[in-house]
Amino acid sequence: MTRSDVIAAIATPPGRGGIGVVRVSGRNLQSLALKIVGCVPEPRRASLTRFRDENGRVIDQGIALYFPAPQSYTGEEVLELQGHGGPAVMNLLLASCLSAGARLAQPGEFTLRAFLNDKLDLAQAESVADLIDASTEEAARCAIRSLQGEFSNAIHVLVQALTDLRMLVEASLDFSEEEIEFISGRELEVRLEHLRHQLEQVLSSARQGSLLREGIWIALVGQPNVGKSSLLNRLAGEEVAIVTEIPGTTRDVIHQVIEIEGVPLHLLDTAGLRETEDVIEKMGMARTRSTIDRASIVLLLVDSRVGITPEDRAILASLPPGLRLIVVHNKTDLLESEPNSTLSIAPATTDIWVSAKTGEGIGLLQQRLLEMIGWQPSAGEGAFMARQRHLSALTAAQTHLEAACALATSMDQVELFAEELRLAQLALSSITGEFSADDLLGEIFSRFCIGK
Ligand SMILES: Nc1nc2c(ncn2[C@@H]2O[C@H](COP(=O)(O)OP(=O)(O)OP(=O)(O)O)[C@@H](O)[C@H]2O)c(=O)[nH]1
Ligand SMILES: [Mg+2]
Repeated sequence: MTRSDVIAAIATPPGRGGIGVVRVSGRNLQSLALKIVGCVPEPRRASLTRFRDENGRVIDQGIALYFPAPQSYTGEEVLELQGHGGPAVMNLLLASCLSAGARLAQPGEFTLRAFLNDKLDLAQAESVADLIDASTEEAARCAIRSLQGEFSNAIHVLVQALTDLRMLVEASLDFSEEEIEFISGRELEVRLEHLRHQLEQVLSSARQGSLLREGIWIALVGQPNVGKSSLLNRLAGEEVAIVTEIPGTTRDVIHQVIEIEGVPLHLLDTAGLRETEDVIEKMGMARTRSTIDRASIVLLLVDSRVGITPEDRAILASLPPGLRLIVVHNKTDLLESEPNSTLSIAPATTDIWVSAKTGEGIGLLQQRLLEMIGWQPSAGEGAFMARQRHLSALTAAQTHLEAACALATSMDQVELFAEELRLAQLALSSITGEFSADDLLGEIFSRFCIGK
């Protein structure tokens, strides 16, 4: 990745729209601007101009915006050409930029340059992509908070506290002969405890943000005809899957994303599991099995009128260990008496009685799901839009801090103690990108859309 050349891309989505934008960034954009718009537009002022191709033919007319370095998105000179948003116009405009000396930008390259030019740190750069990708309003709000630096600030506070502590501990190491106490045992304890508490809070907010970003995968599993597809439709609020009274209706796995309190839930409706000779149904059941592997929660549906049968137990026994499970007793509208809530398939399972037909019990099921994934209703406001990379770094920092705390009780291994603090700090700094390998940058920015 070179930093000095001029890059260009269509920044608006493909297809037709009122306005389309071609964005150009790099050094010495004046000559490119002269070729395309015939002048260097006044900085940061909207100029109505004509856009021309390499032969001087008019392609479109629109607004040109010129941002001199370093006050631009990338920190370089940036030219934004806003034309009519049709694919042909946009392609001609982009081609004109390319023939005037730009090259096509790679995905995320504008934001990569912004990062390299210290316009934003790595966590903020990632939140740009998260904001664009946000599928719920809560996720978008969470991403904008990270983009504005709330997550990075929380990390900086932790890093600063660790740095201060390390300075004192390392001074004690350097002057160990001289009987000077740089930090008392009591103060050390207080500071460590405070750090632990702060880190725990950041981790908890990051976990909430991660739920908003990633959502959770939930498989609906059970015997044929128990109402899996009906429950999917009820939760989705629309007729996504075919429902009939014929057992074996669903064959392919149906994926539908729903949102509860802003948390995206990926529901997977599957083919009912039973002994069968039907070749297509067998294939559907094989898909059910591989779908279960993708899910972290299984809703095992049973018919509440029949209760739990040996077939249901066989399905339960075939589920991979470690999966979180809710047993959903469906069709309560057909029950003649109150459901027998002492019936349970296994100790400590969560059982819920619902009617996919009338909607009874569905609110409770939604609440149980949110509790199971650890969603805290009021947490959305303070959540940080965290990725797996951030959670891993925070957890690593926590492990090193715990190790440091364990060593702090005797302090006869001060070097090891200091090293654990250093490693905790390193893990935290990787979040904001103070020490990032090129391959990590490549991995992060290649997932962006082109033009951002
Ligand atoms: N009364 C009543 N009927 C229901 C309820 N849920 C599902 N049904 C009916 O049960 C039958 C089977 O429903 P489906 O949702 O297709 O069942 P499924 O588990 O997806 O079945 P397969 O796709 O064959 O595995 C249909 O006739 C539904 O209308 C419910 O809560 N109450
Ligand atoms: Mg079905």
